[in-house]
Amino acid sequence: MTETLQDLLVHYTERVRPRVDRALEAALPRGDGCPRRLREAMHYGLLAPGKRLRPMLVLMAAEACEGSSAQAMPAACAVEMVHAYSLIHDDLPAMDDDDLRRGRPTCHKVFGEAMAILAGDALLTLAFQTLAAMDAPAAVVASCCAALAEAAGAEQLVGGQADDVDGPRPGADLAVLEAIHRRKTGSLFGVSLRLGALVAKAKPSQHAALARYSRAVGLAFQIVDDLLDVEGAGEVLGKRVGKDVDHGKLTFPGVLGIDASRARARRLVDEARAALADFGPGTAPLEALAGFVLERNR
Ligand code: GRG
Repeated sequence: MTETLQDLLVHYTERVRPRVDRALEAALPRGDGCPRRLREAMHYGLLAPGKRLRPMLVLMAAEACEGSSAQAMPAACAVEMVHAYSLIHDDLPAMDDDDLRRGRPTCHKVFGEAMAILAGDALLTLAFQTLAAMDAPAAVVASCCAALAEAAGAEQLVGGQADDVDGPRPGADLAVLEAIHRRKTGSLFGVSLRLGALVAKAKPSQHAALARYSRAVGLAFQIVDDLLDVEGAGEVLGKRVGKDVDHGKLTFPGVLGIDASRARARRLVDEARAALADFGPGTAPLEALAGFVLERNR
């Protein structure tokens, strides 16, 4: 990544991330009807120190399509709520059984399993409540709800997780691995860009370019995730490393080897940037984020 793009991403993140966190905080339930411990567990999972990549993708996509980030903020929050729910549930003893997430004890370690399940359930529901309350034409709201439901549902996020839980089938290869990750990781990357574009009333050619970008960046993100599990530092990542090997998971370094995995991630990031080529101005943050995906250490 050139120095300029790196600086741009740092400045973008410094400017936007506090706004995202304030909007997430404001979206949490305040009424007496929400039990205090449930609200605390939701707050803990949602406002934990993650990277906020998905909300930033929503806002960057909206801006790239000449929309405003303020308009897209509810959609940005909705995707992060689904992401936070998926992490809380993924960490449960019945799934990955993790003690550490985002540098802190996992939600169920702090609040107990039952409350962590409920916090995840409530965040998933709150995502759709947040989208439904968005200040946008009814057709845009309906399209956003449908897109997020599809991405989070049985054929995408939950389906990918189910295949992962079942473990690799005999003879599973690179195509199977990519199919799992396109759903498990790629689904939320894809819908982040789609929601930003929907809110900004993007042209079909812009939707198509952003879909190409998201497919490439989502897969590159996952390859790097697998590499970090082998080579990364647990204290920087804020989670346990070496899990994939311990759990006998099918991974990119396991199938391709480390060097070929890195080369594949590099090619995918080039493809992602190429997808933005005919897009017009305003795509620099998306270009910078693609570079970050490749070079990240957390
Ligand atoms: C429980 C339905 C359900 C789905 C779980 C999120 C997930 C699916 C599994 C987590 C395991 C994993 C490593 C998934 C792939 C990559 C991924 C989603 C990493 C976490 O995303 P980051 O790095 O997290 O953007 P932060 O904490 O920075 O937001």
